[in-house]
Amino acid sequence: ADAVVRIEDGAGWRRLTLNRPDKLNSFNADQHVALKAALDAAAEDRSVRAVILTGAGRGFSAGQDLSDRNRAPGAPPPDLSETIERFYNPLIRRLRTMPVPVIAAVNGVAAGAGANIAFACDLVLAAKSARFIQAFSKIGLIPDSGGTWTLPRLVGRARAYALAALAEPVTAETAESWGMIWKAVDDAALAGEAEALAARLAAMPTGALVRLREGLDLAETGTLSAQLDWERDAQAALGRSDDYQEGVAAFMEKRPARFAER
Ligand code: T3D
Repeated sequence: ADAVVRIEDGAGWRRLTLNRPDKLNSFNADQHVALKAALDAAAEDRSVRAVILTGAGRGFSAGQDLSDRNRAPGAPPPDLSETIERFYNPLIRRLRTMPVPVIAAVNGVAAGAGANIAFACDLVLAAKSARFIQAFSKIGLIPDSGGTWTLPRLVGRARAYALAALAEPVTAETAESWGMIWKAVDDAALAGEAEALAARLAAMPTGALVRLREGLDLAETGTLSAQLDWERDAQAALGRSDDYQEGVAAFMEKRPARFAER
């Protein structure tokens, strides 16, 4: 129960809970190592068909643990590229290449890298009391963990600049109305809604869900023509899958499909 990242399994899904509630689940090296190991294990385990990432206590994550950053006057400055290269960038790449969909269940404040880690997930549900804060500018930094890439794509450049420059908190309901997240839900319903969504995704054809993420990411940098070629190739590969055969058979036989590939 004291693990820095708690791991629980449901039917077809796994929940990873950041568990340093006294520090609003801000990231120190231990929490980074534990989360990366848990994501790697979930990626390896074929019984896991969807992952939920959430936080214990009243926060989702407050980003970097700043107590690791408070130095004595005159002490040499930290090299922030080390933590980013060692932890944050691999974490974002890991989330974005998971072989299953990842849901962020944002239970409370998501600040700094904590917000951008949530936005790197495939689907974001947030408790109505949760807030997203690009807190970086308050301490003299810029959004990292993909924030400079993700934010303008989610909300457009005008809002991205203002949110990051002003470190303006965004409520879950505003985040939903701006298209930053999938849904804001009542606080008491968040865990259940996340589980229901995970169960729903777990019953879906995982390969198609993962390729969908790849295609949307690719579309951010490509041309329509290149994307049409990619869709042809992706569809060709999916068309050879057992899940496609099962999906079509289930449709023709008017029964629910039983997808099993991963
Ligand atoms: O350094 C690198 O490697 C580069 C990478 C950077 C990535 C980043 O994420 S930089 C941004 C870091 N995060 C922040 O700047 C956010 C700092 N936190 C806050 O602004 C506020 O705590 C919140 C807006 C998130 C929540 O405010 P509130 O009023 O609800 O809670 P609080 O009272 O501020 O926090 C509760 C406790 O958590 C408190 O401890 P205490 O006083 O009860 O012992 C607070 O110090 C602690 N806490 C919150 N955030 C952090 C933290 N402790 C360490 N690091 C934190 N980031």
